[in-house]
Amino acid sequence: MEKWSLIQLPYAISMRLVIDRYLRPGHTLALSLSLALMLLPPTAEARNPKKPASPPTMLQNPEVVDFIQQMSTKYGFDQSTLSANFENQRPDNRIIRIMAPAPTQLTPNWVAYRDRFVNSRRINRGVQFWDAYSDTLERAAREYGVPQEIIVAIIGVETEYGRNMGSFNVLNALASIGFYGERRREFFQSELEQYLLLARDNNLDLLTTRGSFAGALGIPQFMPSSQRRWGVDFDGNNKVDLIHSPMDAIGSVANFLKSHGWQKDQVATIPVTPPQPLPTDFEKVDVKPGLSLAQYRDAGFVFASPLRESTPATLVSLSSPKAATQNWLGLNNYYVITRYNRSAAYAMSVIELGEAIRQARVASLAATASTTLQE
Ligand SMILES: [Ca+2]
Repeated sequence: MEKWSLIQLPYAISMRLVIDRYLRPGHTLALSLSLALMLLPPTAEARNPKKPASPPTMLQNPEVVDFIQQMSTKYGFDQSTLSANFENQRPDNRIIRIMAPAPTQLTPNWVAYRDRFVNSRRINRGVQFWDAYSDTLERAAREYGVPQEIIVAIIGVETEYGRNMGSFNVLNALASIGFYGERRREFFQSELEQYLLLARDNNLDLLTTRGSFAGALGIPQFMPSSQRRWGVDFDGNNKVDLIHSPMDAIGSVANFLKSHGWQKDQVATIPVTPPQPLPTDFEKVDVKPGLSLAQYRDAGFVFASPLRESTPATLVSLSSPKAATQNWLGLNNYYVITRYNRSAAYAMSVIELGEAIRQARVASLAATASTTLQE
């Protein structure tokens, strides 16, 4: 199988060694080859011609074996129990491909991206989620200073309120990227370490716990290290359970945003009209607010704002192939949302979905109130 060719390299190397050893004066090439073939283990195809060859399991990777040993030394994991969890795991090439650097830059399409999240289904289900957990959301907003609609919208964008928490085995996903991926291996190995600790604390079954292709899990799709660091028990059962407890998910999202610097009662973005043509300095800007509102105004950006002119801001420009580019000035709270996912389109979808849900809920509460009055 072509796609496993790299993984089968050890076989190719052993063939080369055998040939080299026998390809000396006095040996014919034919003899060497036949010797080589005799010495090689039969391939999976030869044993079972109908089935494609399986790639080696993760336990055959010395790096994984080292990792298991370290988990045992550092944290007292039982080596054979842990090894058993990797015994039938094979690297998932779908994940490795998704995580690989994109060969070509995709055309940005804000309109299409936004439609995936800011649509009537996700708005209505957001109102339902808010109604179901209104006391918890109110408490989270009070304790952490994060608006209820932002908490609801993050959970809505991440998993559609817990409906879609991902279909990849978390252990396999983290180990596939961590030991077989093209980049960020260290980060994902460290997430795997955090995940094993989390799984031990929370009795998660390593063979059945599922999450995103990148190993994010639960209702708010926290990476394991984020869950261990920012997860909170918000339903009072002394456990942080982001897979089964929407209340814990609500408290944890609010705590995450507050811990990353959310400022209470501050707007996240201001609509802006940039100067035409856009000065080149502003073509690529970081998500972190770096210039003051005064600097934007001086450069010809037009916007209305009651904020101090020294307030730091960043330009958020989202383009679509068939629609005008939309622009905002992103402020501190915009930046805080990008800590969840470093993407301007993600942050703007959260903000816009949150606002749409808030308005829909106000309308639905008003309708309920008027019906009650009529009765
Ligand atoms: Ca709990």
